[in-house]
Amino acid sequence: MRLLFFLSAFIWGIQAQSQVVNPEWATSAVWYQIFPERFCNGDTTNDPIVATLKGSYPHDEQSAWQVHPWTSDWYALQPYEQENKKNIGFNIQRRRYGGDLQGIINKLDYLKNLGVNSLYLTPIFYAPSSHKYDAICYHHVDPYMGPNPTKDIATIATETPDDPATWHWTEADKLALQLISEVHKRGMRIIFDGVWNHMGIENLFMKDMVAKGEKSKYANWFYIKEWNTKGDMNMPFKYQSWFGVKELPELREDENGIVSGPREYIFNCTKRWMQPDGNVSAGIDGWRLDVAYCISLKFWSVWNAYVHQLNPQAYTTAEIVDPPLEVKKYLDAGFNAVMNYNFGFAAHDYFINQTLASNAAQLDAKNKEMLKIYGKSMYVMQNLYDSHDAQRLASATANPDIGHFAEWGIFFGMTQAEHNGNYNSSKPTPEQRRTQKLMVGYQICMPGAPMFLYGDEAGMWGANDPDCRKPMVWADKQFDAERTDPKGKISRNDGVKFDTALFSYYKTWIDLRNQNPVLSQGTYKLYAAIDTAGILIIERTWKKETVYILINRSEKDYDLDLKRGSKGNALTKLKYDMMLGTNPLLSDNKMGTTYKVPAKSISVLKKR
Ligand SMILES: [Ca+2]
Ligand SMILES: [Ca+2]
Repeated sequence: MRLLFFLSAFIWGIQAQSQVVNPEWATSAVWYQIFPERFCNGDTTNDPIVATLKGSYPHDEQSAWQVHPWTSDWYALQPYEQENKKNIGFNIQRRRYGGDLQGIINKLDYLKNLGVNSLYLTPIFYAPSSHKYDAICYHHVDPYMGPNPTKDIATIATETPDDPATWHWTEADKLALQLISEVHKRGMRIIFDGVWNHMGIENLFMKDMVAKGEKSKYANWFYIKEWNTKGDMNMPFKYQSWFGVKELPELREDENGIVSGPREYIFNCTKRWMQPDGNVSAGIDGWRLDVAYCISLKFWSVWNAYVHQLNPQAYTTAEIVDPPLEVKKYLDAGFNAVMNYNFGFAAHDYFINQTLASNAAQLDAKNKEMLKIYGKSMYVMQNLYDSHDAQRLASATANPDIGHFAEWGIFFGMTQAEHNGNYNSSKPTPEQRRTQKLMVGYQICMPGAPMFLYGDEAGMWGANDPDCRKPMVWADKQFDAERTDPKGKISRNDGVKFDTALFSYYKTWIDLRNQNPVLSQGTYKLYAAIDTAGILIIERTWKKETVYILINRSEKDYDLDLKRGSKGNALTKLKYDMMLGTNPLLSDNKMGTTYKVPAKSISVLKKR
C-alpha cells in the first residue's frame, strides 16, 4: 500500500507540458505498421494452441482447430473450418496464422531495404485475440509471440500482477527487448500500441475478482454494475464494456481519468517498456494510443508528460479520426501526433472518388487547415491511407464513390466485404494500381510522416477489417490464388504473389524522401491547378531549395507549357531538373518546354 501511495504522489507531481517538442527523428520518419500475428511466422514451435483463443470472439475452443495455412485462399474455408458449419466471418476470427516476434526480427533487413525507418506494432501484449486489443496484462508480451510459451505462462503465474517488484522478464519479453535492440542497431525506431481504455475478459485483475468478488483488491478497477449475479461473459458480476463489446471491459475513470490502481499499473508498464531495467536506450521509442478519445484528456496530459520525462525523444501518437480542431485537443494534451486520418480523408476524395470527388481548392483547403491548426506538429503526423482498421489502399482504388472516408462509422461498414455485397474485393487492375502509385508519391511528398500498412508495398489488397489483416505476401512463399469470393463462391482467379515492381516503386519514392529534407521539412503551397485536366502543382521550399510536385490525377495525358504560362498554369521562366517522375529529365530550350504530364502520374521537379 505504501508503494502505491508513493507512486500516486509521484504521478500527480508530474507537470503537464504545454509546449510539446517534436522528437528530432520523428520528422524524417517513414512509418511501417505491422500486425504481428499476420506479418511473419519466424518460429513454428511457439504457434498458438486452441486454448489460447479462450476469452476472444467467437468463443469456440471446442470445434476442430489448427494453425491456419499461411498461403491459403483467404475466403475459402479450410476443411477444419467446414466442420463447424459456421460462416466465413465466424471462422476468420478463429484463425491464427502464427506470426511472432522472431518473424519481425527476421524481416528487419527487408524493411531496412524498403527504406522505412520507424515501426508501429499493433498490440503484442498477452491477449487471446488475433488483434490483441483485449489484454490479459500489459507487463508481458504474449507468450505465443516468444520462444517458450509454457515457461512464460508458469513465470507469469508466480507474480502479483500490479506489483512491479514481483515482475520477471519472460522469454517473450526478452525477445521483445532483442527486437528493440535489433531495430535500434539498424538506425530504426519502434513504438508499441498502448490500449489503456480497456482490457480483455481474461485479464489478471478480473480473474482475481472472479475468485474473491467484492473483496478483491482490484474490485474498483472496472465499472462493476452488479455483483453476485449471473453476469456478463459467465462472470459473477456485470460490468461496463467498450461500446457494449463484452470482451472489452473498460477501466474505471473519474474526473481525473483512469483511477488510482489501474493508473499506477499503466504508468509502471509505460516505464517498463520505455526504460527496461532503467536503460532508456534499450526501450521503445514511443507509443500509439488506442481509442484515445475514450480516456479523459486530463489523464493524457499527465501520462504524456511522464512519457516525455522518461525519454524527451519519445513519440506519442493518438488514434483519433475526428476533424483537425478536435485533434488539436490531443496535441494540447501532450501527444506529439495523431494517426493522421484527416490526410487520408482529403486524399481519398481527391484521388479516388470520381462523382464524389473534391477539387484542387478543396484539397488545398484541407491541407492548409491541418497546417494551420497543427503547426509544427503537422510535420510529425502519421499520414496514412490505410491501417488494420481501414480498407487497403489498393482496394480503395478499386472502390471509388462508396462515400467519404471522413464519415468514419458509415464508411467503415461500407468498406467491409461482409457488410457490403457490392464491395469489390478482387485484385486491383493495372489502372487501379496507377492510382495507388500516384497516391504513394503524393504521400511521400507532403508534410507529415508517411505511414504504410504492412504488405501494401507487396501488392496486398483487401476490404476493411478483417480483410486488411491477411497474412503478409512474401516473395519466398507460394500462395494459392484467391478464387473464393466473400460469399463463398468460386468466382475469380486472382493470383497472389509478391509484387516486385511495386516494391521497387515504393522503395524509390521512400528513398527520395529519405534523401531530400525538403520533402519532410519544407513549406507547403498550392502553386497551380487545372481541375478540368486533373493537374495539381504543389510547391515546397526548405532553406534555399524549392521543389514542385507535378500531379495529373486524370485518365488523360496533358501537355503543360512549363515556360509560357499560356493557360495561366505554367512554371514560367524557371529552370528545373527532374528528381523523380514518369518522364525523362526535362529538356529546356529557348522555344519553351512543353512537358507531357502522363495520366495518373506524379513527378518531382527541382528548381535549378
Ligand atoms: Ca509462430
Ligand atoms: Ca474510458
